[in-house]
Amino acid sequence: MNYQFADDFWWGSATSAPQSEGAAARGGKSRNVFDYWYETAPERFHRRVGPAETSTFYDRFRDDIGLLKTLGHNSFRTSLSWSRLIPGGDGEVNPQAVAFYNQLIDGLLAQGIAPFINLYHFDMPWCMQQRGGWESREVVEAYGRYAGICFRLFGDRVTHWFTFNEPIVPVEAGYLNDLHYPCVVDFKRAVTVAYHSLLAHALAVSHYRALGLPGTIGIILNLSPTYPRSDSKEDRQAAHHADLLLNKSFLDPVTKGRYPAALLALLERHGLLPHCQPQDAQLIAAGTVDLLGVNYYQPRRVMAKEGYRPEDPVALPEDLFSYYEMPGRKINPHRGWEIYEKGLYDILMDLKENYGNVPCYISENGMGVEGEEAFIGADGRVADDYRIDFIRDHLQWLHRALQEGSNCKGYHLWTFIDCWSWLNAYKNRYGLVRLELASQRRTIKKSGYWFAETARQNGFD
Ligand code: BGP
Repeated sequence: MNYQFADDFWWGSATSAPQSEGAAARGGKSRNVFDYWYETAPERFHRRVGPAETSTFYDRFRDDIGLLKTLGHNSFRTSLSWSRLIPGGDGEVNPQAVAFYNQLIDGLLAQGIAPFINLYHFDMPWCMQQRGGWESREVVEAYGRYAGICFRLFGDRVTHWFTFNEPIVPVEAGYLNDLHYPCVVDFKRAVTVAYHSLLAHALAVSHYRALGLPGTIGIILNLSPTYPRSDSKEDRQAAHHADLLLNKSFLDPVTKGRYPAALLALLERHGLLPHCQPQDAQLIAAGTVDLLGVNYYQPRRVMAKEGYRPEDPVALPEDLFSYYEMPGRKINPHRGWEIYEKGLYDILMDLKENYGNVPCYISENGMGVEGEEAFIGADGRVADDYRIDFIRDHLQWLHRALQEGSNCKGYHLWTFIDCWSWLNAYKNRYGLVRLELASQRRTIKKSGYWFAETARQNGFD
């Protein structure tokens, strides 16, 4: 069968400023929360390679744009670094950062590659984190001003904007699972962080619209379908709770302008509602997106928590549901994550049927592989047939969703060049291009050539 996509389908890849730029303490940039954390984190978080050691996109972006062209990209997502652009978090703009981002944007456009620009990819300026990070309304206001500055500086040329990447991740990793700074486990604080992130998103959307710029604004969400272990009432309710907390808590307000009543009822029942101000509801209602970015890696397999009773107080989401490993599931042996391609189709159909078929695109999907050097062949290239299979299998389901009326406009792979990662540094490689960290040498992998050909043909057989 021939899998053909629309002529204007977006083919590209995604990365983020903190995972690729490097120059962590150069060009006038101040520290962000990850720079700080790697200097001070307890032993259990040490990864030997910190966020300053990346593919040094800050210095090599011109050559890298050439590589993007070779890879057949017509679009490319990265993020702006708040701590580079406004080192004090609020107020004065760093002219070196403005020059860098201007050159990057103009360089991409000159090659016919549309810049998809995200404002926030987990990298809170450290000075803002010291003021409470997303727990503070002051920080929400400062983010709104940062967003407005970005739109005014670059909004004449950037027409695809995103306010956040995966806002639920800092909530889960930083306030529920003890994985990212500030490493606390506190459901009430987690809800506040999620609520304030949504307000910050809505504030940025309202600033963007007020400027009357010609482009679109959206958000990038990691949507993971929640599948119950069985058809029992308890398992279905557990999956529903996971879906409410981890998907719908952002998906509903950014598409419908309001939280799902069932989520508010759940939070209220357990004394977890955040502190709201009277004008918040109006701001959220006006914060609906033009375009939704969907990151998809793996589903969530959910089962009822033993002994769960709706009337019991809960301290953590784990009190409401738990996860299980589905027997016979397909696994990425090099990373441990489940591979379930149909999940992508299920998300797109859900958006079509329950979210007004909001315009969307796949903003991340990809396969991390540990020990990828073992696959380097005699020609010096990584023969990553497993990644080609992974991408093709997902694209087949995406294609089927399109045939059934999905409003999906593109596919961005995570990622362009192997990049630094929050918890794994360079252990898991995702790139279409291999990076030798010490020499900074870049080599296109077999998947890179396959991707370029697919993009040029707008499809594959
Ligand atoms: C997403 C993030 C990316 C990237 C990716 C891969 O959640 O948006 O920044 O890191 O996951 O995950 P990891 O790096 O943990 O393997």
